[in-house]
This record gives sequence, C-alpha cells and structure tokens, in this order.
Amino acid sequence: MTERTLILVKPDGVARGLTGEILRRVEAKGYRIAALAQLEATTEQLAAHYAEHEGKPFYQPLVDFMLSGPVVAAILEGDRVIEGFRSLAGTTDPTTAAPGTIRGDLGRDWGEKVQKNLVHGSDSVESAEREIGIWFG
Ligand code: RTP
Ligand code: MG
Repeated sequence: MTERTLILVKPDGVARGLTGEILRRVEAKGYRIAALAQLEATTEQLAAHYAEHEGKPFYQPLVDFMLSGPVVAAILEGDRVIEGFRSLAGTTDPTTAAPGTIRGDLGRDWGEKVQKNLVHGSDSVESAEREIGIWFG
C-alpha cells in the first residue's frame, strides 16, 4: 500500500555532510522524495515531535541536540515506506546497528549523553501524518 513517511536528517548528519549519502540510499531503494527542506527546528516543533518521550532521561539532551544545528526534513512516498525507511535506518543505537544500514554504516557513539544516530523516521501511519503536519504544516 502506498504510504508517506516523515524523515529527518538530524544535526549530526547535516554537520557531517551526509545528507546526500542518506538521500542517495533512499532514492536507490526506490522511494520518491515528495518534499525536502533544510531548516532550524524550533522548540515548539521538537516538543510536538518528541511528546512521547517527555519525562525520559534522554529527552532534554535530545531536544538540545536537535536544536544544535540545521536539520533536513523530507516526505517520502512508496509502498510500505514507513517500515522500509526504518529498515534502511537501522536500530536506534548506532554503535550496534547492523552494517548495511544508515546508522550501522555511518553512525557510532561519541561519548555523549544523547545517541546521535543521524536520522529519524516515522514509526506508524498515524505518526507519519502527525509529523508531516509538524514539519511541513
Ligand atoms: P527516531 O524516533 O529518531 O526515528 O528513532 P527511534 O524510533 O529508533 O528511537 P526512539 O526510541 O523513538 O528515540 C528517539 C531518539 O532519542 C534518542 N535516544 N537517545 N538512551 C539514549 O541515549 C537514547 N535513547 C533514545 C535517539 O536519538 C533516538 O533516535
Ligand atoms: Mg522513534
């Protein structure tokens, strides 16, 4: 079934010059980039985006990290793209994410409080529509 998902190249990915490599993998997989923008996240956008994590120990370091530089937001389209992009991204911890994935090939721990894992991808149809509203109004 054709779906849409919201992805972010997080500030570490943009700062390391990996936006092109990440989008290359998305396009090579066959997904369509329906919208693309580089922007500075606002605290309001991040509070909405990460509402499910409020109160967790990594919440504030995560928000501070996401405010530390520009992010690239994109809407991807394709059959089962929500699961498909999360599979391309790999598991959350970049040190142990499988080789072949974005996080596994390009990410690692840097001895910091927050896991800098390069990308975000929506985890359900409901989150995708909610997150598209947050980042693309
Ligand atoms: P995302 O939402 O960014 O696509 O990643 P995810 O589903 O794999 O991870 P999630 O559990 O939703 O956590 C959101 C982001 O918070 C940071 N995090 N750090 N213990 C930690 O240091 C920790 N746990 C989570 C990561 O940046 C993660 O992607
Ligand atoms: Mg998540």
